[in-house]
Amino acid sequence: HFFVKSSSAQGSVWTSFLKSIATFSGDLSNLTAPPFILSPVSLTEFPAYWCEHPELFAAIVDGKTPEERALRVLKWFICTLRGQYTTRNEDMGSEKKPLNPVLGEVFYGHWPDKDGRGRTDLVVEQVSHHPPITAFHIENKSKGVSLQGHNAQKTSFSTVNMAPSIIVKQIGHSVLTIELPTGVKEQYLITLPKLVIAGLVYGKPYIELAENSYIASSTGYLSTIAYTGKGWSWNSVAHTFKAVVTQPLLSSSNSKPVPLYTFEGQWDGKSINTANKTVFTNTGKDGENGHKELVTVAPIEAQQARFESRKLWQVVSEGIRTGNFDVAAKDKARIENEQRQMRAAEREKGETWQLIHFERVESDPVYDKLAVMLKDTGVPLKEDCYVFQHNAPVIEDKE
Ligand code: HCR
Repeated sequence: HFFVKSSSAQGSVWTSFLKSIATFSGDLSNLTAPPFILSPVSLTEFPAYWCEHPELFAAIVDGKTPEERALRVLKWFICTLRGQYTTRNEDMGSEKKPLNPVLGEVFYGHWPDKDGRGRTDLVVEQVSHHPPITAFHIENKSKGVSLQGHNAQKTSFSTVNMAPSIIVKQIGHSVLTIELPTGVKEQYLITLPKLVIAGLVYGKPYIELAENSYIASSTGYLSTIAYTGKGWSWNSVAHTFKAVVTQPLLSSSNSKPVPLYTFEGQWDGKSINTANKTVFTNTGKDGENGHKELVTVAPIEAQQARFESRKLWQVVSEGIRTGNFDVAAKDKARIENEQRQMRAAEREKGETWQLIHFERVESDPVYDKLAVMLKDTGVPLKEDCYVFQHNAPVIEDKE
């Protein structure tokens, strides 16, 4: 049973939406949601969250030792979480349903060079529509740091702490590569946490992270991040985590990994090094990592690619932003019809859609090597991957 705390017409629309989620299996992107829960932003824009602290991304390579670099990777990762999982609540009042990208939709952006950190470029492409899969590549060439990944979601419905909730298992992973000034390369396999979309009964969905995610380094360091959030058994504080960094295992020994560092706190606020109580990350509003830098994107008039995200969804987004939902629905239907026609035409000619920036491969040697470090965790030892192949057009910075 759902009890939405509102007697308005909006409340009953929401209740029937929740009922349809409860009986739905498969991918949520196909489900028609009430207008007030729609976001004007496409999922292809989400990979930008990985780099809203471009200075931390660039600084990874400046760590003097493998241990220092592993800690810098963990710090950068924790600092991305507030953007990834709370932005919609902060900007729009609640979690929202993003626009479901079309096959071949692209999103390009960059973070300009500032204070010697170098320029970072972002290329995103929707590499599958059914199921929706988004691939991305983020690279700071001058520093030799890049992140390559893909993301899909598997959703189900469940009762968590007596509240109806949507459980989102993230499929996919990212690989961070750094090339040291000596030419030596280090790689870090980053797995993605499980999401619980809570707050549904109040019509104010928000994300809690659950279970564990991992960062496994080719240098042998392993970070295990355990997420506990509001309502998790004893816990009444939202968005809490505990990260343990263990030292590399000697291949000859059967011993258990030795913990070197433990960090605890809130991923959308402050976390501390438990041993000496010093601040590790502070993404809170007044914290040293509180400031996020949004990605720079070319103005819509200058967008050249056929399905460049903001240009493609311009009318729909504008309709959602201004409350003209009929206009939004009409243009969304036009886009979807066009896509159906394109797929039908391809079938007729025996052709398939050609991706621009990525190629699907059945395995990636880096993933295969590093996933072994996670063999007892439930992380799959083999995954399909997307290899990045072509850069996007470069948008020059105006000085
Ligand atoms: C689950 C979600 C779509 C996917 C979004 C992902 C997992 C995408 C990759 C990013 O790196 C991180 C990320 C953050 C978002 O929190 C997550 C979205 C939250 C809601 C949305 C559902 C498909 C929409 C559900 C509709 C609800 C709000 C009723």
